[in-house]
Amino acid sequence: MEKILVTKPFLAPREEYEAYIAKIWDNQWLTNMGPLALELEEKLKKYLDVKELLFVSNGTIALHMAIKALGLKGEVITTPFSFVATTHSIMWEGCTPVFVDIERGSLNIDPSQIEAVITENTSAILATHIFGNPCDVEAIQQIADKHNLKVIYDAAHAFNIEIDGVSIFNYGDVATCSFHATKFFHTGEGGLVVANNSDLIKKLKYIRNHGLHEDGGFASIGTNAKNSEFHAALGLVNLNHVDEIRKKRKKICEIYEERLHGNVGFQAWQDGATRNYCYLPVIFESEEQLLRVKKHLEEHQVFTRRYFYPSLASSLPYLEPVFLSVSKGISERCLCLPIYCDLSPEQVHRVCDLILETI
Ligand code: T4K
Repeated sequence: MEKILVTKPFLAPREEYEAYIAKIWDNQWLTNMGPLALELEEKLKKYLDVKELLFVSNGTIALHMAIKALGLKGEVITTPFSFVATTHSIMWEGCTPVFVDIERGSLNIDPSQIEAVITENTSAILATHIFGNPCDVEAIQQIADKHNLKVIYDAAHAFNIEIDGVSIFNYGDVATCSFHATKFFHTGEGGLVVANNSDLIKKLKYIRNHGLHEDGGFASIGTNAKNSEFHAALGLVNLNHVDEIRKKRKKICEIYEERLHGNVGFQAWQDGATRNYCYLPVIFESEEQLLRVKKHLEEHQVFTRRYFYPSLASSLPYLEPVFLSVSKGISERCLCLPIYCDLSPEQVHRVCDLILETI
């Protein structure tokens, strides 16, 4: 029986990548913001319609850089329903994560609960556009403005998402993205930092390259968050295919939604926002039902993932657990189904049949 995994990276025809590899050999330049990395940045700016961005080595370091560049201290309000990198980046930078529960429909941080946890030590809100679904950016910005807080969006899943025609990366003081192999648009390993403020982008640039200033001195403490020409080449190739990737994923998603409608819950998408169909999360009636379905699928060589279980608010052994009922319940009942470009309609129907016969 053919194995169906939760995802598979998109791989363009090999010759397309090899043409870029030939350029790397000609250039004899492998890293440190070489010509392909710069070309990728320019193309991404145009494609995403953002003013300034930086290509970096992964989505986690992108978050670290954002926190460092904004000089955050004390408490950072965040979501318990995300990949652990969101919380870890806050802690790695010496701040304290303060969890706020999520909305039952969007699965994003619930803005109506943010003000209740703001203290004199709060410096920022770090929210995730989970599975690419935009947070309520207007409400979050209003709260941030009122309390003088910075806003960072972990947009790891939100490549190419727009709200009413505006790129999701244009919201917040800084937005980050992951270009990991499992993402909608990938460079194998990689990430993105976006900021509209030119001083902030300068700071981020220094941080990306050991704090080195262009005059030869040091501007700040820095790290190595640069990415290589090989990763940039993968990005340049993949960028030519993103529209086709989105179309293929959309078709898969439509089959799932049609077949499973009324049997499982789906994420409520933000009004006016586009989708990239990066993940296919479904919500079961109970954890017991989810576990039965997951087991049945595995017995038939179909592998799903419990993104994101357990809730970060109560599962990290080095943090005092906080009980947040919606995120706890969603974490227990949310399962991500297989979705990737070359998943055939027959395979999607097979997954749906297996789910429906279990529930
Ligand atoms: N913020 C959020 C909200 C995030 O979701 C993430 C990352 C980050 C920040 C941090 O960004 P990065 O620093 O990672 O750029 C994955 C990824 O490693 C991670 O990037 C991602 N989020 C997280 C949600 O999931 P796993 O544990 O699911 O990966 P793995 O190796 O189990 O792969 C999943 C499936 O993909 C497998 O069934 C097989 C398939 N696969 C995977 C790889 C790597 C392939 O077929 N080929 C491959 O090369 O972590």
